[in-house]
Order: sequence, then structure tokens, then C-alpha cells
Amino acid sequence: MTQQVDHHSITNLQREVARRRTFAIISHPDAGKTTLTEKLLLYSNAVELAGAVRGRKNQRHATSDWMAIEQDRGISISSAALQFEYNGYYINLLDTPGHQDFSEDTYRTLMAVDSAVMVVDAAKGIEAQTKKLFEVCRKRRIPILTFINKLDHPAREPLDLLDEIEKTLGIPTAAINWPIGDGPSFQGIYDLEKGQVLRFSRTEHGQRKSLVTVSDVDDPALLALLGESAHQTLQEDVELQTMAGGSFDKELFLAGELTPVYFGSALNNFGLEPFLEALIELAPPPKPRILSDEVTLVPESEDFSGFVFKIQANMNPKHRDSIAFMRICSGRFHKDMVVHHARLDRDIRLTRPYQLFAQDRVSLEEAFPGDVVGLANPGLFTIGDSLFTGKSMRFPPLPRFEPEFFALIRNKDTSKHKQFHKGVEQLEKEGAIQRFFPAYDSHVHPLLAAVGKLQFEVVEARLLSEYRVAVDIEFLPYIGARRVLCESQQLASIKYPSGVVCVEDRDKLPIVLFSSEWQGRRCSELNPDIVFAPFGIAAEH
Ligand SMILES: Nc1nc2c(ncn2[C@@H]2O[C@H](COP(=O)(O)OP(=O)(O)OP(=O)(O)O)[C@@H](O)[C@H]2O)c(=O)[nH]1
Ligand SMILES: [Mg+2]
Repeated sequence: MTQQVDHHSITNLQREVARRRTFAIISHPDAGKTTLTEKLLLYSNAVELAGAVRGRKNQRHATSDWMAIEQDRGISISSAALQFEYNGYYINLLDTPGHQDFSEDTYRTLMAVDSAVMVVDAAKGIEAQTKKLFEVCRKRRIPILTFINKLDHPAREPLDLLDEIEKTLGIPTAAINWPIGDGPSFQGIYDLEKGQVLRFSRTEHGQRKSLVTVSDVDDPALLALLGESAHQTLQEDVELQTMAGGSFDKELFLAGELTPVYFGSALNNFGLEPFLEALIELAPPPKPRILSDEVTLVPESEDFSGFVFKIQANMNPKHRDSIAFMRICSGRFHKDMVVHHARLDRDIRLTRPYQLFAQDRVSLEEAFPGDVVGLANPGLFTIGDSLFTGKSMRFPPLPRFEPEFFALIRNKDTSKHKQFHKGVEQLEKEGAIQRFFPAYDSHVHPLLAAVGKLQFEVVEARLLSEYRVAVDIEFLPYIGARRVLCESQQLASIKYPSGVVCVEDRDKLPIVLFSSEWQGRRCSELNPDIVFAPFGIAAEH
């Protein structure tokens, strides 16, 4: 009897794993990730009317840019997780910020997904940040689908764009469809596999799905429909593409060695339907993962495991609490389950798990590998925490970036002392900023460090909007940090060149801050027995 039940639950687990699709949308800023996210929600019926990044008066904001500062500036600042069902599939979509100052968040999010969608602006081609993120995916062999966006604007030649992807990123492409025209004459796409022309008509501000008419490429009426010039270009392009274009090979795609390419316009809802269908069909379900000790973890394992890759405070203005984003890697998860918390080395009960839809959340009863679950976080979780049942395990550490900017943050209104410190502490725990502790009393004006200057602006804006505290930021002249690796008794005898200061991180580990590359080198010369180790990975890599 028991065996039967087990067998049933395993097949159920296998079925649930097989229908999971967990992917991130990545690119250089402004290519259209958030807009594409919104339209994927529209086309999978997760929203009824699409919002916009820069919404008109009566239009709501895009779902995944839910923070006030994101809406004010029209850029994404923090990764958003969205879970929804479509056609029997269970989708976990992560919309990431493109700006390099927030790339630590994006890198961590990439550790939580099984595939990625790379968005390319059809006028700009492969931009710097897209290249960096692509390389992160390539290292982890994450399969990538490419969506070439903004065809409603004057665009570069499709062949030229494919060529650039191949040359700049070093990955073969396989165009699955082909744009018909660009700019105002962008009419639709040609499906190279099915030999069909899909023409789209615009809807008001792209809030609703657009109407599609499908014709066969040999349809004699097509000439009149497309116009002579577009018709002829299409014929020529198709001929060229058939001769020169790479064909799609699913195995290569799954190994991260080939990217299928789709064209469209997220803003105008052109090419969204075929892209969503392809995404569901091609994006892989969760795969086995390699743990810190080289053990392979299978998603269908009976034991549960997951890791925290993101913390976000104040998602719900009514509760002002903190949510830990946990990616489930194996086993079935259920509400109230007891798991082992590896860092704290103790068992905890997960009583308040949530399904996330950007800012919104609902309680959930169970979840499966591939899912990103929100956990109410009363201070138990930090980024990188491993949770499991059964045999002890640890997930590999998440990437940390080298801080390059340092500043003191001053509270302008001393009567708000408590909120100020709570805000700084919560934002630090989120990883929105790092905090260091100098030997002098830094309690009054905390010393913060970041990968990019925009992070300080975000801290300033969020302290004001979420904690009602106005602050000043005073930049310090430091340009880098190194961890000091030595025995504690050696610390007192370290010789520092002038201008270098020694501080501690939250775990009381020593760190030096320096204001020139020379000072960094000089530290090592003066103290040959001590290692001054890079802090994390440099943001440029
Ligand atoms: N013309 C045109 N504009 C688009 C299209 N897709 C997005 N945009 C616009 O491009 C701008 C940036 O779009 P987002 O979706 O915010 O881009 P993003 O990649 O999410 O940007 P970050 O998150 O800040 O990195 C917005 O003004 C969008 O309206 C498109 O297909 N055509
Ligand atoms: Mg965005």
C-alpha cells in the first residue's frame, strides 16, 4: 500500500517537474524586457489588459516594474518574479534589470533559472550588457532564445543582426521567423518552418492582443496584401535564408550552443504569439544541478531542496515585511514543512509560503522544482541560504561583485533615527547595497559600498518612500576593496600605505579600502605574508 502511494507521488512529482518552465529575460537596458514580460502575461491570459513601462494617463504600469522608483524613472531596478499557468504549463518568469549598476541582482537571478530569453533591440544589435549577461549564461550552459524587438522602429537588416549575434557572441543562430518590413512598414513575420505569413494589426496602445491573419506564402493574394516592395523583399530574404541560414537543432539549443531567433515588436504585440508558443515548447524543465561538493541533485528526488537568491523588503506597503525568494531545486514543497537551514544549522518550519506575481502574492499549499516561492522572512534568511530535507547539502555560493563606490549616508532628520537604521539594515540585507564598519563609530553615518552609483540613488529614494527618511549621500574617495586573509593575531601588525583604511563587514571580517590601484598593490608589497583577496567578481566581467 505504502509503495503504491510513493509511486503515485513520484509520478506526480515527475509530471509537475516536466511542466515547469523557469526563465529570466535579460538584455542591455531599454531593449524591452519589461514590455516583453508584460506582453507574455497578456498572451498567456495572466493579465487582461497590458500595462506599459511609460504608461499613458489611463494605462496601468507594467506589472513587473512595480516599485515607485521604477515607475518614476521608467527603468527596472530589481528582478521581479511572476508565476502563472498557461496551457497546462507552470511558468516562472523573472524580469531582470538591464542596468549594470544592478547586475548583481541579475546575476543572482540567472542562478535560479533553467533558460533565458535574450532581448535585442533591432536598431542597436548586441549591446555591452547583453554580451556580459550572455557570457554568464554560456558559462552555465543555459539555453537561450533570442527575441529581436522594436521592429516597428527603423531596424537593421535581419541578416546583419544574425551575423552580429554569431560574430559578437560566438553562438550560431537559427532564425525561426523573419520580419516583413520594419518601421512604419513593419507588417508581420514569416514563419520559416511552416511557410506561413502572419500579418498583425495594431491595437490601441498594444493593451490587447493583436489580430493575426495567416496566409500561405504561395497565396496569390499575398502580393496585394503586402504590397509589391515588401512582397519582393520577402521572397528574396526567404530564398537567401533558405540557402544560408542555419537550421534549428534542439539538442544544440539545450546545450546552450545555438540560439533560435524570433522577430517582433513587444510594444505593438507583433510576433508575441509564436514566441510564447516556442518558449513553452523549447524552454527546458528543471535539470539536475551540481552542488558544492560536486554531487548531482535530481529535481525528481524525494528530498526537498532550494536556495534563497533574493530578498526584497516592503513589497506590500501594508505589511512592510521582507520576502525571501527561494528557487526549489528538488522534491515537493508544502506549506508548514520542516526543512533544515544549512547556515543556521537548525530545522525551521516554513509556515508562510507565497506564490509571487511581481508585487502581489497569494498563499500557496505546495510547490515543485523550478518554482520560485516567496517566504515570509522574519530575519531568518539571507541571500545564498540553502534549505533541504534529508541528506545535508549546500548550493554553490552566489556571485558577489566588487564594490567600486563608497559613501557615507547621513540622516537629515535625527528624530527619525530608528526608521533610518531599520531602513539601512533592511536594504543591506536585500543586497541592494553593502555596508562596512570602520574602526571609528560608524553608527551615526553608515559607510555603504556599491557596484554602481545608481544603487545609492535607489537607497536614497527607497529610504524616503518606504521609511519616510530623507538622507544625504557623501561620496568617499575609495575605488576598491580587498578582503584581508590572515590569522587574527597578524592583523595588528599589518602595514598600510597612507590613504588605505581597514574596515569590517557584517561578519566582522577585515577588509581594506583603497583610493588608487597603486595603494592596492602597495598593500601586498608591504605585507608579503598576507593575502589581499578580490572581493568578488569585477562588475566588468
Ligand atoms: N517602439 C518600440 N518601443 C518599445 C518596444 N518594446 C519596448 N519599447 C519601449 O522601450 C522602452 C524600454 O522598454 P522596457 O520594457 O522598459 O525595457 P527594459 O529592457 O525592461 O529596460 P530595463 O529594465 O530598464 O533594462 C520603453 O519606453 C518601451 O515602451 C517595441 O517593440 N517598439
Ligand atoms: Mg525592465
